[in-house]
Parts: sequence; C-alpha cells; structure tokens
Amino acid sequence: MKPLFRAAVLGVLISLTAACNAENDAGKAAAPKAAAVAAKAADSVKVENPYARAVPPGQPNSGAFMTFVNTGDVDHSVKSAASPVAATVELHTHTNNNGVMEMRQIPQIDVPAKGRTELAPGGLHIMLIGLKQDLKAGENAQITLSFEDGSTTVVNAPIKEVTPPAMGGMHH
Ligand SMILES: [Cu+2]
Repeated sequence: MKPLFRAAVLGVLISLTAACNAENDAGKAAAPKAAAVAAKAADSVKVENPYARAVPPGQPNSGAFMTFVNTGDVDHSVKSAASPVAATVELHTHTNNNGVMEMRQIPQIDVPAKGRTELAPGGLHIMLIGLKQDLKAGENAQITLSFEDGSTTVVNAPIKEVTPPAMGGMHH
C-alpha cells in the first residue's frame, strides 16, 4: 500500500510541477523564450504505422491502431483522442472475460520512457464511435492525440481493410 501511495503522490507532484511550468510559460508569453524548455510529450512520443479500419457503409463504429514510441526519458500517456470522422473518440482495450473478448474504455494509454506501446486489433485501440462518413480503404482518417501535458499530435491514419482477429484464435 505504502509504495503505491508514494508513487501516487509523486505523480501528483509531477503533474503539479508541470502545471506550474505551463502557467509560468503562459504568464511570460510576452517575454523572450527561455533557452531550455522541457520536451513536450508530443515531441517525445513518435507515432508509427497508424491505420484505421475500413468499414462497410452504414457501420456506426470503427477503430484506429498505431504504435507509440517514447524516445524520451520521461513516462508519457495519451489521455484522449479526437477525429473529424467520428462523433466520439475513446481509448479502448480488450479484455478476455471467460473466453469472451470485450472492449472497455480506459482513461489513458501509457507510453513508458524509452518504451513502446502497440495498439492492434484485439488489444488497445482508438475507438471511433458514431462515424460521420464512410471509412473507405485508400482514404485517410485524421486523428488528434492529446497527451498528459496538453500537447497534441495530429496523425493521418490511412484507412485499410483489417481482418478481425479470429474468434477462438487465442486457443491455438
Ligand atoms: Cu473499442
């Protein structure tokens, strides 16, 4: 219990520090930029191989996948995503509930320092809910990712046909 609590406090302190820095930066907007500025999450986390799942016309939902690569020495996390192609965009994972794969929303997707986090069918994904347009293979879906420090990355995900993971495929 105690180490967990300490980690939580440390996390809060780090976020507080980050918030203070952000405030200071905003306050000094008119002043010349400081020489050294902490790297933003959006600069440290690279996005590799993004794609969105093509769906037949009339299908209400789809998913997008990509790999996050954290090149920095600080843990980062994706807190939310948005896209002009969907009314709602959520961060999701799959859990195996007695052999039944179920999806659920998660508050964030962590990308550890010097680490990578892969989003893939059957696992972590960005859920596109309430599609506003057909997702046709060969086109692109723009997705904006927001990180824990408020920085953002715009990803242009090619739309591709994706074969869903076979039911029961986990048992091979
Ligand atoms: Cu989902």
